[in-house]
Amino acid sequence: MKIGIVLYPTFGGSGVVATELGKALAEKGHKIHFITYSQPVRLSSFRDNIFYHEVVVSNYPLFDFQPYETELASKMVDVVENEGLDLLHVHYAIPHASAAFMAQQILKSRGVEIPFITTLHGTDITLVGKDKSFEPVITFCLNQSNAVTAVSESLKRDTYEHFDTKREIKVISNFIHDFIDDPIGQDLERRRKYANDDEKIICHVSNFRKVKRVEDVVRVFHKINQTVKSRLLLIGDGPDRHNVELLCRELGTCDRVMMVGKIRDASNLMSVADLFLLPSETESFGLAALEAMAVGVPVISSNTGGIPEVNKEGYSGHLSKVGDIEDMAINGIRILENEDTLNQFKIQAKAQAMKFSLAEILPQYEALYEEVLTKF
Ligand code: GMT
Repeated sequence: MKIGIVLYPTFGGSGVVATELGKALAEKGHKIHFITYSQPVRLSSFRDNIFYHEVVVSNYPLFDFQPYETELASKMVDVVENEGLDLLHVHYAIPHASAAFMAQQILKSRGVEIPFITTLHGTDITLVGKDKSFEPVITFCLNQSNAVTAVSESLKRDTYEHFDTKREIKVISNFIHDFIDDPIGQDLERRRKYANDDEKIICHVSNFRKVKRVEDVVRVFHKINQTVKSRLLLIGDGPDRHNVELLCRELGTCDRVMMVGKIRDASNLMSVADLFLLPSETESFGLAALEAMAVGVPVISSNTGGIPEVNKEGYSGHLSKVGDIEDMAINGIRILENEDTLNQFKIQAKAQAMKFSLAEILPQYEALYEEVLTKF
């Protein structure tokens, strides 16, 4: 198949999932055309069957706001016509689904018929709970998409709650490509760059937005460190980073906290960790937690949104109410203070992550593509 994938090219989970999906489909021989405004972060080198089409936005002085959606729709029309695409798969509803609908209609007027699939990732849906102005466009796009998928059962429920639509939504979970061979054995030399042998490494990865509650991460770490000597590894960057730095200073933990900023291959670094913290306010899935589990790192998380579908209580980690720092710290200590318990959780974290392996998920997308093309 020739498939156009529209995505946000950034470090965010939706872009990561879309890029990894495209790479996996390309390996199976499909021709994948990524359409977005810059090279996706997970697409660093040339690969067979993968093409990247950059959407360049005009910088005309009249525009206070650059018309990205219009440029994107035009680019989709161009790529579909000239590359002969069979279908478009857009990740994240705003504005990708509305641009896809526009492209579909333009193409129809030019005698080309193409279906589009919308995958919902979370904030495209939950955001609407806060900003109703998006509602009419998203409802319309949900109804017009030739198929809609959501990355968790929780997100599917949220979508029906926020939008007046009866449209079928198929749940296809996010997935992981790479797993660590031995979740217990760690590269000690590498680990020693971040912690002494008698210290544990606690890790968090996010875009440091309010919703991630990174200050809770620091507070939980601070409590754990009073019982189990630890280091905190913070990966990513974003609006809350400064507040986090201030909190570290206030708690006097700066010398135990390492902030490495945005990195392309977070999983590689996460593999030196013993525990992953994800105390988010809301999370449609929690891809970062799954990535941690895949490299054998148990997860202490909140029990919100789609996280309970990924992190299993008492098996791959523990779950607490949003904001319950005390409970999260107690759970973290319970895992970290006994080496046998920690190793058991590491093995179980990897086993749980394997349920979301690419081999399980990729056929679901391929089957959906076939179904949509057959019905269209
Ligand atoms: O978490 C973010 O703020 C980024 C956002 C994105 O679109 O990249 O993540 C959402 O999609 C991910 C991939 O499906 C999910 O793993 C995240 O849980 C989801 N974020 C939220 O729901 C807050």
